[in-house]
Parts: sequence; C-alpha cells; structure tokens
Amino acid sequence: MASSQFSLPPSLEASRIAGLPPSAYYIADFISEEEEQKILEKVERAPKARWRQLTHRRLQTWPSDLVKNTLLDGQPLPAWLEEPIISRLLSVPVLPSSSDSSGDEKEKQQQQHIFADSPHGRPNHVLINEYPPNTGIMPHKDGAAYHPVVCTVSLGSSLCLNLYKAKEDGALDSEPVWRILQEPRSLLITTADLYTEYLHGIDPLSADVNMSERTIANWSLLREPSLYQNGENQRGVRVSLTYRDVLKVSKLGSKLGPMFNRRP
Ligand SMILES: O=C(O)CCC(=O)C(=O)O
Repeated sequence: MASSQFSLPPSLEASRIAGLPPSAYYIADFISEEEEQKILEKVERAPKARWRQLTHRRLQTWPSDLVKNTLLDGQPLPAWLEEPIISRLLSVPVLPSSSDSSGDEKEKQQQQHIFADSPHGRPNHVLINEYPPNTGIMPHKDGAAYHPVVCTVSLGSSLCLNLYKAKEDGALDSEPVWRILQEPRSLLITTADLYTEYLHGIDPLSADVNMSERTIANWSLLREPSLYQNGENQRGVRVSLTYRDVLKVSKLGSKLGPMFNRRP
C-alpha cells in the first residue's frame, strides 16, 4: 500500500539491493509526501540565477560550483537541504546491531552510518537535476572530486537509472548491466565498486519499458511494484537531489568573503 509517511529500515543492510556489486541500498519511503512537496517548492522558488540550463536539462549546485574539484568553503548547505535528509541519512546504521556484541568497539562499528569514513563525516554538496520526460544523462562516472558514496533522493516522478560496465578498451556496452527504478521520495545509495568500476546514466525516454522482477534490480524493495505491472513507467518531471562529500574544501572561499563564491 502507498504510504504518505517516511519509513526507515533498522539498518542499510535491510535495504541492500541484492545481486549488485558492493554496495547499493534503496529505501522507498525515505521522505514523506509533505516533505517532498516542501523541497520541490524550495527548488522551484530558487532564484533564476541558481539554475544552469543545459541543452535538455537544468540543474542547481549547492552551496556552490566546484572549482578544480574543490569546494570553496564559505557557505553551508541551506537548511532545507540539511533537514530532514542529512540527519535522517546519518541516523541509519550500515549494519544491524547484533545482540551478542562484545565490547564497545564492536558496538560502535555497528552503529556507523554511511558517511562515517568520509573526510567530513557527512555530505557537504548537493546537485539538483530536473528531468522532464524524454531527458536523461549520458553514462558517466562521478570522478575524483567526491568520496565514493552517492546518495540520491528522487522527487516528483519515477525513472530508471542504468548501470554500465566499461570494457577494457574504454568502450561501453550499449545495454546496461542493471537497471534500478527510483520512485519519488526514495533514497538510492551507491558506493565502492559501483562508484569506481561502473558508469551510470539515464536514457532520454518518455516511458521506461520492459520492467519486471527479472529486469529491475531493486524490484523487491519498491514501494508500489503494482503500479508497474504492465512493465511500463510513464515518466513525469523528476527532480533528483544528489548528496556527496567533496574531498577537497578550500579555506580560500571564506577568506575571500561571501561575495566571492556566492550564487544567489
Ligand atoms: O539524477 C540522477 O539520479 C543522476 C545524477 C548524476 O548522475 C550526476 O549528477 O552525476
């Protein structure tokens, strides 16, 4: 049954996408419908200068663009991108706590969240992408600027993310190795090998087709698989929030003052 409330698993392990290389997690109801609406309003009301228009897609970067893979320290993320998403993200341990834990150290490790090993212990950067139907993003890797943990919250509409394996010669198979369906209000986390070894992309389609338990890696974790019983997902406008920890943060931004790297 569809839920308008958020619902978190006891640990990410309970939301692991089976069959994918280590590690990907999918939480269908990461935020509530009300929270989704509030964030969509904030995205929509951002000053025009915040948007960067690409050929088919537009995007916002918060708190600012990277300069040579570096975040110029100066402004924090705005409150509406921090709460509730980041605190909720950090509240879910990666592993379940076991009843026979012996000693504090083991207990501590089990309670660690997904950004525990990242340089800043939390995401410090958010990319907002808007995908009307028939738009997507070319297969790519996210590169060296970020700690290899990517948390994507989807808003507004569902679509499929494709994962590709690059061949030895760098060429790409035209068919993805896996597809992950991202429902509105869901959180997808990809890490480790999925970050470094595989490419991800979104086909520019009006509808995702041929979807089933066999072809969609996270089918068993979907909120409402019954919506896609005919194998199709008609796309609406999907907005994604991609949370990452930028490895290099320069103090230069704060020294030069807020006017330097400020977007409105
Ligand atoms: O919107 C998404 O889910 C993917 C975004 C993405 O791949 C990127 O910004 O690098």
